[in-house]
Amino acid sequence: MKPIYILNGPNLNRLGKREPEIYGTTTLAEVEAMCRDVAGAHPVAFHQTNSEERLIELVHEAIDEGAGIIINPAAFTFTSLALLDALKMFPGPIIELHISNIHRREPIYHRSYVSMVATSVMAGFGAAGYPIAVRAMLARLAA
Ligand code: DHK
Repeated sequence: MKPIYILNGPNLNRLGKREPEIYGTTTLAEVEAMCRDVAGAHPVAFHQTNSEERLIELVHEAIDEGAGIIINPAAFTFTSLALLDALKMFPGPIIELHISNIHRREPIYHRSYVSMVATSVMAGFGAAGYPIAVRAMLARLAA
């Protein structure tokens, strides 16, 4: 069974401590545990990187080995054409996820390159958005 890739971009390694008024107090390790719990027997490849190159390499890995991608690209959402181009090569479902509601924030967070290729987009559910996205991905893969 091919894994679901859950990819996290820059600064999300600081989740739980980083701007808790926006991103909450749940840590990324707790988010990973919630995702694996919901995924059950379905394998999960969970990664975080502050490097654009590494994030693109993880998308390339998912192209060859993954069933679906759940991605919180963080700031690369609004800056990286390279990430968009990488995601365009992915044959399976892509869920773009943001912890905060980016559309209610400053204009710099309104135009997502990733939304141009994502199957689905979710924002503003907090850390709880991750297990919701996993359930949605499992349902999509089962369909
Ligand atoms: C996370 C970030 O790091 C920001 O750059 C985005 C996103 C929002 C989030 O809500 O998960 O704007």
